[in-house]
Parts: sequence; C-alpha cells; structure tokens
Amino acid sequence: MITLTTYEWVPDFAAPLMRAFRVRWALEEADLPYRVRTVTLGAEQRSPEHLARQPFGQAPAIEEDGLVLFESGAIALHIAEQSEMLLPTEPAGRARAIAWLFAALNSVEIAVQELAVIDLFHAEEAWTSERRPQVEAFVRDRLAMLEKALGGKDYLEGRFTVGDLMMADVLRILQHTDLLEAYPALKAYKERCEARPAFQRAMKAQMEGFGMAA
Ligand SMILES: N[C@@H](CCC(=O)N[C@@H](CS)C(=O)NCC(=O)O)C(=O)O
Repeated sequence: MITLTTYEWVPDFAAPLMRAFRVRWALEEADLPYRVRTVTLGAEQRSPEHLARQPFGQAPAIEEDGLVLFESGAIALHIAEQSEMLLPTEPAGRARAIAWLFAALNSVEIAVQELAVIDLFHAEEAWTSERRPQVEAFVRDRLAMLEKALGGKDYLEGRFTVGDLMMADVLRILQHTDLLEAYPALKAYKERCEARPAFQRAMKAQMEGFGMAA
C-alpha cells in the first residue's frame, strides 16, 4: 500500500492548496488505498529520514513496495500508470495526457506560483508594485491560451486524465484572486474537475488531516 508523507501542520490558507492534495486526488481517482505519515515543519523536514524521501525536505513524498518517490508530478504519473481512470491505454492519448501534466507544471504553475508568492508572502513589499503587473499579465496570457486549447471540450483531451487533475489543481492556486472570472470556460473546467467525487473525497481527507472541515 502507498504511504503518503505530508505535513502535520501548515497555515490555514495552505491546507487546501498543499501539493500533497494532488496526490490524494490521484489516489482517489485511481481508487487506491493509502496511509498517511506526517512530518513537522522545521527540524524534521531536514532530518536524514525525511531527506531520504524528499531531497529538498519538502512534501509530498510517497513510498510503495520499496519505491521512494518525490515531486508531485512524478508521483501523480506513477499513480496514473496504475489506473485507466487517469491515463488512457492507447499510446497517443497517453502521451497527450502526459504532455498536459508537464504543461500544468512547467507552463502554468510557474506563472501562477510566482503570483501566489507575491500576493501571499510579499504583498506589503515595495518591489511588488513593479513586478506584480508583469506577473499578472503573464498569468493572464497563459490562461487565455489554455482556454483556447480547451475549446468547447469538457476536459483538455475530451476525457478526464492526469493532465486535467494537475491543470485543475494548478488553477486552484489562483483562488485568492478573481483572475479566472475573465475566462469563463476555464472557470467552468476547474469547477467541473472540483465537482468530481474523487476530488471531494480527497479534499475531505486533506482538511480532516489538518483538523479542519472541507
Ligand atoms: N515541486 C515540488 C514542490 C513541493 C512543495 O513546494 N511543497 C511545499 C508544500 S506544498 C513544501 O514542502 N514547502 C516547504 C519547503 O519548501 O520547505 C512538488 O511538486 O512536489
């Protein structure tokens, strides 16, 4: 059985957004049982035991039958490989789903994460008044292009895949802003992903893990 390592505690705003959530969501979509191990922020993060699981002292990490794996994208792909719910078996569909997984992390998360870091950690600092408009423009451009690629489809490749799971989870990072309001098809796409029963189960488990209601 998979053991997911996450944090024992994070600030309230981070609880629903933590990268461990996307792993829980993938596990729920794949209908795979898992157990949870927690580490504390601070010394335990940098302990030899935890660095052996996650070389940068971060979360999430998983362990399964002797395999130790870190990076939420690699973990999601590893889980997806065990379930047709997340990855089509047909080679071209599989490759496209993996492309969207990478796009979520490499082309969209890099933009939205910079905005989140500015807004959540540096909002009062003078330099943000110059940098934030550039970052917001970059995010808007990525959102516009993504909405165009989605077109009239329910999911990026028509059916739900691990690529949608990662893309929707990345779009959730913008929840402190109203940026998605300008992209109604993308907003509906994110909400469609969030309405999935597996998402709901994963969110309940994530929040309960931090002693909070979903
Ligand atoms: N690229 C990593 C990022 C992991 C990450 O940023 N984890 C955060 C929690 S959501 C963390 O551990 N932050 C504490 C730190 O970086 O020291 C992944 O996707 O797994």
